[in-house]
Amino acid sequence: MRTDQPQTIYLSEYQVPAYLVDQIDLRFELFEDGARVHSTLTMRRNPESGAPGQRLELDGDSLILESVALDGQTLIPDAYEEADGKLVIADVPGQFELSVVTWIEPQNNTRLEGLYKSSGMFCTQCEAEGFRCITYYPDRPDVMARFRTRIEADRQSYPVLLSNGNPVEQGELENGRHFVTWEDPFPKPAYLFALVAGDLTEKRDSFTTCSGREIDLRMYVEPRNAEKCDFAMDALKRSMRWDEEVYGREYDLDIFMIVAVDDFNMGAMENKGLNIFNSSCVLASQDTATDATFQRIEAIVAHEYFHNWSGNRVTCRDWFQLSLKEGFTVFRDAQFSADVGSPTVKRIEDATLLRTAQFAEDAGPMAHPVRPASYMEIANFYTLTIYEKGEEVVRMIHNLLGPELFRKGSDLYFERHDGQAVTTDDFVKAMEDASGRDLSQFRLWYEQAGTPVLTVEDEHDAEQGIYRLIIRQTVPDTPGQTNKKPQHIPFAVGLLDEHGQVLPLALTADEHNAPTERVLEITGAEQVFEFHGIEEPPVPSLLRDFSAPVRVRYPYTREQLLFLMSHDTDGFNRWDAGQKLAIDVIESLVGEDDGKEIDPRLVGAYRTLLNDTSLDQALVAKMLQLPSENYLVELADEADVPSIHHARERVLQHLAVSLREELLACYQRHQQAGDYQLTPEAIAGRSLRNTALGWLLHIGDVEALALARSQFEQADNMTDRLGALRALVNSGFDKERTEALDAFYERFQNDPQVVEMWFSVQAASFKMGQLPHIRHLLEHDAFDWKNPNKVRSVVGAFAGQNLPAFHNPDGSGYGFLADVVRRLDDSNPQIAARLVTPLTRWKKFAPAYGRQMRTALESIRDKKGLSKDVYEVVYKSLAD
Ligand code: B3K
Ligand code: ZN
Repeated sequence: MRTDQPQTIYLSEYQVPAYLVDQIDLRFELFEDGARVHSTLTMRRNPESGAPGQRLELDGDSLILESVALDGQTLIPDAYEEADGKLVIADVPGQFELSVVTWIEPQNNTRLEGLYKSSGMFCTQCEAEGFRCITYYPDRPDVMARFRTRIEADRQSYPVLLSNGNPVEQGELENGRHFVTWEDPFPKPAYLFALVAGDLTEKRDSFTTCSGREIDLRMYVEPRNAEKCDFAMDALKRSMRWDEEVYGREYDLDIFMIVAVDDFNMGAMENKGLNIFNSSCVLASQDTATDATFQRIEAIVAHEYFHNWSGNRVTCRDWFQLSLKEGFTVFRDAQFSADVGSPTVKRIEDATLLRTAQFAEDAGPMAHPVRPASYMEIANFYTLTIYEKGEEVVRMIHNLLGPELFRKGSDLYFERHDGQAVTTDDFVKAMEDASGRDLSQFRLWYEQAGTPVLTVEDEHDAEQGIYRLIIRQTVPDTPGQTNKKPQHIPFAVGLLDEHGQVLPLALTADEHNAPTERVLEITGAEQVFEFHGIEEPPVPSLLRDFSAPVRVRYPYTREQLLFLMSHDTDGFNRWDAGQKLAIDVIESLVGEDDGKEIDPRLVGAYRTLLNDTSLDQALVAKMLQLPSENYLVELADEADVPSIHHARERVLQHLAVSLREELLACYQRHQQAGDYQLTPEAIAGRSLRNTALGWLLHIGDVEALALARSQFEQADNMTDRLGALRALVNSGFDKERTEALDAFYERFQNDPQVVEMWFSVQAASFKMGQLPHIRHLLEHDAFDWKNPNKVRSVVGAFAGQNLPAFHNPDGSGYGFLADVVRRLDDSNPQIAARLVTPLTRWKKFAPAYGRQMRTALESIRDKKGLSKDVYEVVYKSLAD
């Protein structure tokens, strides 16, 4: 247990920095046993600071301080104080130059924050507070400086030396060493600093911007990955063009670089001009990456590139404003993905993530507003709420303003705040000023945590031809927040008549040519909307295209859901009706004995989906996916995972048995001839085939077994090969499963990204991923505790996706996860804190489970020297 409670930081206590940095000159001497960092800061007192005195405080973490000099004069140790992560100089002038020399040990840095080594190369991760692990500095985003960085290292081991901006000088040094100096003309916060040194292969391309400037594009990867760069490079060029066309944003430096590293705590990082990527989020080839991986890479490359404006040119004033850059940039990358792929499928995927995982976060002990009011460890706040709910908030502004005014608002935002560190409120203000709309109530989306609930009732007045929607809004209590105010919710609706035609939505008796879809603006606790000229009771299509991140309660009958499934003109709601129907059927079986009949209408609906080839196959591919166990848990009050799993399995098996012929026909129909393509149609075809195969193997179909084996052996792409492997792993064919797993490993053992897939296919499978096998995987040669991807692919997949195995009634899954967290807490607290997440949800589960989950949390809490990261998550979970 920690004896001291980590400090809580409050937004309300924000103060402007007392000193500013105009320029920082860095010199890195990189060696095998450590690195020496020389830093010279040109500083001056901030005229806007009211802080009294001449006291300078700089942040530092895990640094060995070698010397401090003020205006060229070395300070004696009495002239400064080094304590509690700060370097304090009591008395500095209004303007001065401060030189600091520190010694750090990148080779021993397992936290992967600051400067560290991965596969023999040096690299950095500074967001949010990693720069202080490199040198003493005012490590806060509202201190923006121009960086000049000289890197010195052994030429043979580290021929490539990179940092932000443009290279301005290079040369030879003694003892086989060399140096390169980089200069970044754009002032930036320290979290955007990056350095890379290694023996890397360079891939070059170029991009001509809208104003005719030629940008040098480069990717740096380990030589063995040279063939896995093309897709990301192409995605980068498409992102650059898209941002010019859709947002009018042109790239600003002469060079843009992407580096792939194997050991990385998250997906990627938008360092100015030098984006660093987790290898798994950038390297891809047809043989080694699935369709989902290609799409993820495309989205992340775009996301990091888009940050150049939404994040770098205009950055955050403080870390409470994180969603300013993340929510907006996720919205931008989602628009990009929708434009280049299937918009409905993209929306379905995003809403699924939000409803499954963000709603759970918002209902749990770590719930926080999109703009949090406090935190202990900022690394814990890179959450689904900041990113995904933050995206939804920007999307709602987009929908309220319409695309033209939104663009006007974003132009104003970039123009007004270029080169500044600002707040979410500044963003909303720019949107208001450009559109003339009042968004004051809308701002509650940033301030109030919790998922609003809309309860919808309807009535039809046949005599007057009026249909009414009565909508009530509540925002649930969350830790530290009660009695919330009603929010401003754009609620898109349509009404369908008995033939499936969308009806005009006239708000008055004499309104003509009324639109067939309206975005109702919900602002009160209760509101009634009337639609005129509705002669028969319609079927409402509510929250079309998932127009707001809310829960909607409306008592749909199964008949209505079946009707919407085949008639709704809104693709999202068509899919959602199918999900609701499947959920209703599964929920009605939970805890019942196996004799209970499964509603035959569900089979009928799925049969129609499989047979009607005129339907959009991308949508059908999504509609065929049953709601996940995670989502069913999220919807339950006191989840009993084994019962939920059993009920879902029954439905899956029943569908597969009943629809065997249709599934086989679907499989055959989607055999793909010709070249592998990444079009929405081709992706949908592979998804349908692999779903059909998976279902058939699930019921032990021998004909399908033969198909799976030949697909596994002959596939010319990873989607199909992995699809066949997954189907085999989840089947009862033990011998074939083992053969396939062995063959797969044999073939791809030298490719870390594919080995990660191999781990997670097993760890996420209920058939295979029971705890003894999970422990076995942790002993595997390819497993590495220091590599976050490996930990995620085994432990993360087990605890996050393999619910019935993790929630073993004997509590062994929880004890195992607690052991893993305690182990990782010392080496990589950020990853350890992430892994705790499934345990934080203990309240969601039936008491027999919840109690044991709490016990596991307590065993983590009691660890000696617990990190601040894990402490915050565990402490808040137990307090709830
Ligand atoms: N900004 C980074 C995330 C940094 C996480 C630091 N713990 C990646 C991104 O959102 O683009
Ligand atoms: Zn981001």
